[in-house]
Amino acid sequence: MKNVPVVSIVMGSSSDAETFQETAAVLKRFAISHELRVISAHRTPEAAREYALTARSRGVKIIIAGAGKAAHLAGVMASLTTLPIIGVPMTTSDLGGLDSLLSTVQMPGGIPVATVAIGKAGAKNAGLLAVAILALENKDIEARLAAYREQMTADVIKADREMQARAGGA
Ligand code: RP5
Repeated sequence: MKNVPVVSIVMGSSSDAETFQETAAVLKRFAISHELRVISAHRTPEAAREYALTARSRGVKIIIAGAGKAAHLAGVMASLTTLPIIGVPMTTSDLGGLDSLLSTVQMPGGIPVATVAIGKAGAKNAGLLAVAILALENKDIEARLAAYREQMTADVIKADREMQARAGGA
């Protein structure tokens, strides 16, 4: 049987793919089934519409959508489905991603897009936010998310100890 994607990652261009590897890596780590698609709100508007309208019936629970420049993809997804939409603003060469950020985050009241940070940090956090939403109804995912946080804390404490040891030896 084909693995039904619980989380869908939709990007406006294949040029966004490297950034979304961060999202895919998080979902892979937490063993969350997902798919990656290139669908543009501007270049393939009909495909964007079809994708958003059929996502819920295919079993998708969360859509992570990201684009750059006049980044309407997440907002278009949100306008066509009541599934939770996480928006990832891409870094851009002209305006550094501020264009994408404002286009994604400034949704009018009534159609929410949960917008994360610009670029790779945002893409990573989009994956973690999806995991946190799924953890609400899944104890196993909740436990793995808690363990992930504990590991991060332990890593920082270790780095601090190593930093102090190096400074002490100088
Ligand atoms: C957006 O325009 C894409 O999401 C991408 O971030 C940006 C540039 O796209 P390309 O011209 O590289 O395809 O639609």
